[in-house]
Amino acid sequence: MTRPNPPVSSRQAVASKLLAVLQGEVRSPPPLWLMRQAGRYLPEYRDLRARARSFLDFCLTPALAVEASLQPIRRFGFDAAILFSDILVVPHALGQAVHFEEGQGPLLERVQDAAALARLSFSSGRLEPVYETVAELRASLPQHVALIGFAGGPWTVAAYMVEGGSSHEFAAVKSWAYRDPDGFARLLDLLVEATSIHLIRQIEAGAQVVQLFESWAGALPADGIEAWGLEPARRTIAAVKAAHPDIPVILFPRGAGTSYPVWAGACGAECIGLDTGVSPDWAATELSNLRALQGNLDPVALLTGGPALERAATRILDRLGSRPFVFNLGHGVLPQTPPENVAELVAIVRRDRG
Ligand code: 1CP
Repeated sequence: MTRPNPPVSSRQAVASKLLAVLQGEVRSPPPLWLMRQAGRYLPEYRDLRARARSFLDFCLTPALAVEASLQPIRRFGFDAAILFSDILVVPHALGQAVHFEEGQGPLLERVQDAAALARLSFSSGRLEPVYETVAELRASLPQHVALIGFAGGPWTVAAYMVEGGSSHEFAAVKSWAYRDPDGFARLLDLLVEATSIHLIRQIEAGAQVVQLFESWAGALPADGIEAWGLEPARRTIAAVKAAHPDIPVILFPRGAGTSYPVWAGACGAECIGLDTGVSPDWAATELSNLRALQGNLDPVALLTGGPALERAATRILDRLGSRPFVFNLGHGVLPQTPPENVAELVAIVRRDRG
């Protein structure tokens, strides 16, 4: 069932293509932004990054974070800017030690039992610089460029907190959840609360849309989807909606596969982000309860460029362009992507299709 379109309630909503689509309107060409549109593939980002002592300092220094968010807007004219930050600022604000090692990704002091959990408590004060960044960004961006805030989904952030970093097997986090369901539920509860506050504070500072990155949804066992993934994400979205009912939410349950309809059906978000593996045709019929879909160009097609990029992008536009749709990648921009290919993609998406 398609939800009725709400009235366009503010001038800001009319001015932003992304907000219009998230209210259920069709726009042609569709609004365009890319996950990880700020980052190492841009030479100006690498210069900026060299000015911060650590990646966490970078995220928590408003002058640097604002500049990192604005760089891809200046260069490519995307329809939305995403706050420059990281999903792991939430564990940092919970009091867990978080470091980013060059070339190795994030490293966290592991939380694997009730005693470690009891030492954590969320201090949004540690994230004041993030909210300052959001406010400065909103003040710097033209009205037609929407500002997206974000957080990691509770399951994904729990995985980093328990594994102590990136993982292939997710053995530690899943073992805890199997062995001690009540203890693990307390970690998820803590994350639901911290993540909701973090998103609400971003909205109150000026974020007009929020995206929940459930990047490791694909690591959930079928029996764990509801309790460890969907239910905590749903509660987080409900808390945000209770405080700010008009702010649209995008949920990105990466790797959900055949469970995409389960996530889409009961999460409370207006829009679902499709990963690279999801067929646009299948999504158009199976996920039609949502107000809008977002996705899902293969980041490797973007890296490849040329006729392959043209074909892949056009196929997605042909399949999804006539419905409320946000053009994006199926995952983040890869660091080795030539910036010229991104400019090429912008031209393809914005080309007049009659
Ligand atoms: O400059 C550097 O060397 C650090 C690389 C980097 C960057 C550019 C990290 C470390 N985080 C970020 C920024 C970031 N992270 C943004 C804002 C920029 C933008 O989108 O334009 C966002 C939205 C994120 C979100 C994020 N961080 C996710 C969810 C999205 C996804 O990729 O699935 C995840 C899983 C993380 C954890 C993380 N932080 C950094 C890295 C390298 C990782 C992934 C590690 C892994 O693969 O497990």
